[in-house]
Amino acid sequence: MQSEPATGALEFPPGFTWGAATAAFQVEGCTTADGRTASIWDTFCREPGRVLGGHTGDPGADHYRRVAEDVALMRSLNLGAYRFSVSWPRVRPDGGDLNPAGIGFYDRLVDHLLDNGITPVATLYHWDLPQALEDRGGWAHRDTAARFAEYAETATAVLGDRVSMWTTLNEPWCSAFLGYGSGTHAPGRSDPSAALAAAHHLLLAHGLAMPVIRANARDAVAGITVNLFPVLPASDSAADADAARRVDGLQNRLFLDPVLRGAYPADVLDDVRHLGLAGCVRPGDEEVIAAPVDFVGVNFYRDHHVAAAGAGERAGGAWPGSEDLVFPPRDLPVTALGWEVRPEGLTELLVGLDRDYPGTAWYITENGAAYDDEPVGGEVDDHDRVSYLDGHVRAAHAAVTAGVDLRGYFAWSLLDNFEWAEGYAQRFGIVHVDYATQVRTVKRSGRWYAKVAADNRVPGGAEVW
Ligand code: PNW
Repeated sequence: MQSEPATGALEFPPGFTWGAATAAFQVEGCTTADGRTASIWDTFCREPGRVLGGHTGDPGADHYRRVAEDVALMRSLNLGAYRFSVSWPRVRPDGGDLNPAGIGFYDRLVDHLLDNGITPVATLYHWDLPQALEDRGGWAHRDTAARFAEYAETATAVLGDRVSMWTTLNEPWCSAFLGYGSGTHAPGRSDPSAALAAAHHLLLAHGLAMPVIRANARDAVAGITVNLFPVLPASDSAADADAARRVDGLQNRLFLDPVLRGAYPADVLDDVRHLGLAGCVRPGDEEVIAAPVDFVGVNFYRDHHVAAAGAGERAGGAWPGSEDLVFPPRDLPVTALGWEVRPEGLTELLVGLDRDYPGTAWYITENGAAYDDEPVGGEVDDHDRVSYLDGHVRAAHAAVTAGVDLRGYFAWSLLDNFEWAEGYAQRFGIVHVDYATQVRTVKRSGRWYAKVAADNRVPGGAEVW
């Protein structure tokens, strides 16, 4: 990979938002403090073999205790916005009543952010379902959507006067299909019917929460964050084209169409009819899910290169009803997770979204990469991450130039953190965290990003930053 940005400087439109993102379970640590109860991830971490190294939500980046220091760090990086998630089991332990100490943490975080001129961007659900609700069926159970609306009421009643940008869910595809389909994420279930039921109940939860947010956060904008992939067939064969259609359907359209067009995509409903999705969808549900959103957040890491599987090959349960898929590798650079790097995919995705869902405002709510970086002499020279971020920010700029209404970009992640099933083995931060001491070291990518955020412009290759 190139190690430095190689092309000229690019200016972004005035008012473009530059932020960084985290999620509660990944950074906070302190998983039993102040009345917090277990989430499905606390349980999952304790099941042998689920999370690499047997790692858990502790210590995280100890953000729960270091919030003032971390907000000062954000300010030093010139961030205009900070995307964080609110922890349901802190705010309503076991999914039950309000816990003032739990919501108090977010109250202080928001005040610190505002004092430092940083816009708080809150996500209500970044995967930490209270275990007590999973015990009653979790997202496969319709009632969980109603419990989510109650939790949204609690969170927005306290924070809605100061948080001006809300998203309901982070990546419902992961919650539903990795959580209940492939079983690689909490709660670790492998049941394609439950996975599709979970997808519907997550979308219903989103739709039920939207009017709650509107009522309690009157001046705020509100939407949803989804993880989208441009899908490329591996060949022009009819079988590969159909594999690509099915992946695009389950990954992208299953979540976007009901929110932005008011109905599930007919071809996907047909594909999964034998798994009972249609049976979960009651009259009126699609109207609830289609509550108008002010924006859609897109998390982008890579594209999908898809082929129909040969005999004996299977993609696993992350594609319910479409297990006969493979993702053939290409000759591309990869991150430490083996994820292929092709920034043009981001431009293709955004231009395609603008064509298929015209009139929508978009944010990139996550983009980033894992690389193996360790401090050497007090410096982290993560040239690969600078190159990844530079390439993707340039790809975002190309979409803006093509007329896409893209309003902002959030780097994933502010801090190295608990990377789900990978534990602490994978580092996504623009700031390095030494987990033993919790010392933060701004990486080279963090310095680069601070320059981008300050100037609203990507520096050219010859510039020093
Ligand atoms: C997203 N996949 O997760 C999440 O929103 C973050 O919490 C996470 O740390 C980040 O991306 C990096 O992984 C994903 O398997 C996890 O396709 C897995 C997948 C996609 C997104």
